[in-house]
Amino acid sequence: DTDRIEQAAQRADGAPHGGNGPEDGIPGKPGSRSPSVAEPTEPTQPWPPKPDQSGPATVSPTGQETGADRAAVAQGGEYLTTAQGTRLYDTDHSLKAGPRGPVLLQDHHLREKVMHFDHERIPERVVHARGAAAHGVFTSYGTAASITKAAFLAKDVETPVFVRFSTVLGSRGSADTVRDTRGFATKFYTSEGVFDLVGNNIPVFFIQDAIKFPDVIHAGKPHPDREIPQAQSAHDTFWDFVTLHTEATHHTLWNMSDRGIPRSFRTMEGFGVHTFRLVDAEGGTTLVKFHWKPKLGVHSLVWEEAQILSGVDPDFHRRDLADAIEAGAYPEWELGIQTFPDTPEQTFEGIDLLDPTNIVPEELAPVQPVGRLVLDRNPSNFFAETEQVAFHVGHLVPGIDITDDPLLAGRLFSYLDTQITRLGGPNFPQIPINRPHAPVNDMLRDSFHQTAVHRGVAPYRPNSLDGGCPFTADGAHGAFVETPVRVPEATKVRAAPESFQDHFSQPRRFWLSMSPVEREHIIGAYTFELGKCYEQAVKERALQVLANIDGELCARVAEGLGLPAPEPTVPLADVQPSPALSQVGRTWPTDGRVIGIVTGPDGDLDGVRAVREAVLAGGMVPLVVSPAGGTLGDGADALTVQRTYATARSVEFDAVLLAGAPGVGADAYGARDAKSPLPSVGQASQDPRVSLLLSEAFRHGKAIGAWKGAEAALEAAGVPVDAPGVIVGDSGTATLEQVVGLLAAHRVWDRFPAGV
Ligand code: HDE
Repeated sequence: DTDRIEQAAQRADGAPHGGNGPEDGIPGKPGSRSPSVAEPTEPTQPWPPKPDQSGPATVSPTGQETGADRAAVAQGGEYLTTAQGTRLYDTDHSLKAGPRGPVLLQDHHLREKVMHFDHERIPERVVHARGAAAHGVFTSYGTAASITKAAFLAKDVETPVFVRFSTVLGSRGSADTVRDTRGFATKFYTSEGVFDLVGNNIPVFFIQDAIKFPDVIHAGKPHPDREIPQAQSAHDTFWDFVTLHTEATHHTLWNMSDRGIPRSFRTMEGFGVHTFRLVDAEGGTTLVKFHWKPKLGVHSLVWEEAQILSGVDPDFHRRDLADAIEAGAYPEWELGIQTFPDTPEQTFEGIDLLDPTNIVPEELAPVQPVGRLVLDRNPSNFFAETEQVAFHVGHLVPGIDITDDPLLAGRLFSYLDTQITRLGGPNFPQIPINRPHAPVNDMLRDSFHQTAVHRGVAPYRPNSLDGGCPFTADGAHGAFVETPVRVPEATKVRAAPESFQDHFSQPRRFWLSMSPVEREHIIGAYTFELGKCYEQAVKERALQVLANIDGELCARVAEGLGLPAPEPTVPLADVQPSPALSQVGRTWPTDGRVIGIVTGPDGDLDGVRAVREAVLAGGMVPLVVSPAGGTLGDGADALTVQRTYATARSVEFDAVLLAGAPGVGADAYGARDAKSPLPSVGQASQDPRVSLLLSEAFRHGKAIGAWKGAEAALEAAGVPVDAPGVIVGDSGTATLEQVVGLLAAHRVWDRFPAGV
């Protein structure tokens, strides 16, 4: 092909080429370029940056670096480049034919930059779209080693983990504190491969068979016509579904309880939900249910706090998790198991272990601790880690196996399937956050986003070309071997077993296990959610479901809805309460709890300083609130203000302390700041935002303390100084001590009305 050789030779000579000349119209023909078209052949001078575009200095005036961790900065290198590594001289101006002329198609940098941006988003998860995650370590106690051969559950083994918490119904940008179930998914990077425990903060599920999952989610998601409401269950389609499928009653009751609005991811329990099967080295099997128990105890928001937070700080849970880790208040859980003999019936004390709408009360089968989880590192990049992590209930390791729970079976199919779409092909296990820490030696090849450069010629086995490798292992050499469970002889049917038909006795047990104040919250939740429904038939059906749980519950909700309370259609179950289900009546460590210390312009700064130090020494987080930002006091003792009257809101604090202001009285928190947007309540001189903060903290059952002279501010806010959980002390630290004592019970429960 002499033509091609000739062209190549001319190119090597540096002769012009590549024009599309009007003379002969032959692309690429040398000499065909029109001399009349003046295209730039040399790079032009870059435009100098506009004055307002030159960024802030990245070096301090002393010429030192900013101190940012070099490995953590967005771009480590000195020069900005294209994706191909070519240095750029300007990234702010498109290439144009003259400053006011049209943009040129040949501007590859423009195309590359905008093209990449155009494709930055991937589909959000179809459920559990909104989430936050953290890295940590799981340390095994070895207490489960007698019933499972899983290497990571042997004594003292440390396994890196990545945990993602989520809400179920809302979109990626929805609020954190909505009433919903929370996901609690843990990826253990074990020496034998990845094990994922993909659980929730509620131990039961809405449905018993995965084939209904699209239905329950369609019902829970926003209505398809108007796409509202976002991240809520308070709407007709949700209640239509859960009242027509009464197997959803138990999960719905948990959702309407305080479990549906956790205070923090740090104060949530987690549950594997399904019954799993542990396998020991000899092949012996035990049925188990997995539990995560938070060190800080189970603790929830009250509904009004959750609603305020949805507006004031929609990222409340995400922020709380990241802040706690950054502050060194590492969230901790114990992993525990309930164990049951692996009998052919797969029941325990009459409870069907394959029905995921059932719990086994802890009083019947205690939760036995098997290890400790500590989350100690925030993700470096939300997208790369939190968004791209792919959990799967089928990611099992030798020693942990599945059971025939029909819900679990559907999940085994679904997760892999959805991830192919969400992560754009089947190679997502190669994404760094998903990579096992055990060696991978698979024969999976090619496809989208293949980043491995596989060698050899024989990705099949057996082969004689790649040295016969890889070989398969047997159980003795670490292979995952399915437990040889006997499947009873049966006829194919689309049906559920008879034992799946009792939909009300477990909900009744939950209701009877609640303390009076928790029952009030449940009544309030049903009354609110059903009150938001438009369809009369849905409300009536919901009341029928409640009547089958408990007459009092039904009557109170019916009263709130202004409807008659129906009679039960089934005999009310004779069940014993399970005290372990209640969140009230115990005390917990107060580590990492947030104490607001509110002061006015003339507050007792020495007292504030002492309280702040005592809060820190107690492993809690002090936040100083003052009329304006900056510092309080002078010199080395100056106190940094973390929140101002404008930015503080009661919902952020677990307890509130009012700094003493001897001799100043109610004016201590006076409206000196004329910018306050709220009209005063109570005594006119008090800043209304302080009054709001105090009255909310009081209403939400939080411990409140005030010292020397600050009690006038309580009165001005309508907070009775002799009410339960309101402490008036001589000094800041003495007041704090009593407040922390109250905090251990999470809230001052006596302050809530308790009618049931
Ligand atoms: Fe999920 N679930 N699920 N689920 N699930 C997903 O997988 C599904 C169920 C849970 O932080 C999806 O990668 C079916 C129970 C968590 O990335 C999807 C059924 C429990 C997460 C899926 C269930 C869960 C998911 C969506 C009924 C508690 C978030 C995105 C059979 C034990 C994981 C994805 C994360 C996510 C399917 C029921 C927990 C669609 C079919 C029960 C924590 O595959």
